[in-house]
Amino acid sequence: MVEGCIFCGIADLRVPAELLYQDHLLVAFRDIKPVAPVHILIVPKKHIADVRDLGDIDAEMLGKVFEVAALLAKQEGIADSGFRLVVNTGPDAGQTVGHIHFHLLGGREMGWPPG
Ligand code: DGP
Repeated sequence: MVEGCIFCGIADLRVPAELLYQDHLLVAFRDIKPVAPVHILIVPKKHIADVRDLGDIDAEMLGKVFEVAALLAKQEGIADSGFRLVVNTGPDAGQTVGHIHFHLLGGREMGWPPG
């Protein structure tokens, strides 16, 4: 837990959020500024700043992220229409929160390449 980290606060249940999933490794909740009809953040409970700080020890958590993404996609009705799982990393990618998180986006057609 890192003092002042908003996603540590949500993962610890100290900061309110609309939780859709939680287990010993992850929480998932709706993004406060949705950019698609379905916009959910999947967040590890452990504080990891971004992709560059991941290690072998995080393999179980990363596997779980994909499992939970597929589960939530089904739950939200976007499994068949399709969805994106996005991890912004660093300034060029527009990362604004320094606690790794996976955006699950769906419910509308999306362009490629992303902006
Ligand atoms: P990124 O740009 O990839 O770092 O995305 C951070 C996302 O986190 C952004 O879409 C807005 C969301 N967000 C920031 N603060 C909060 C919060 O307090 N609650 C929730 N639910 N989402 C938040």
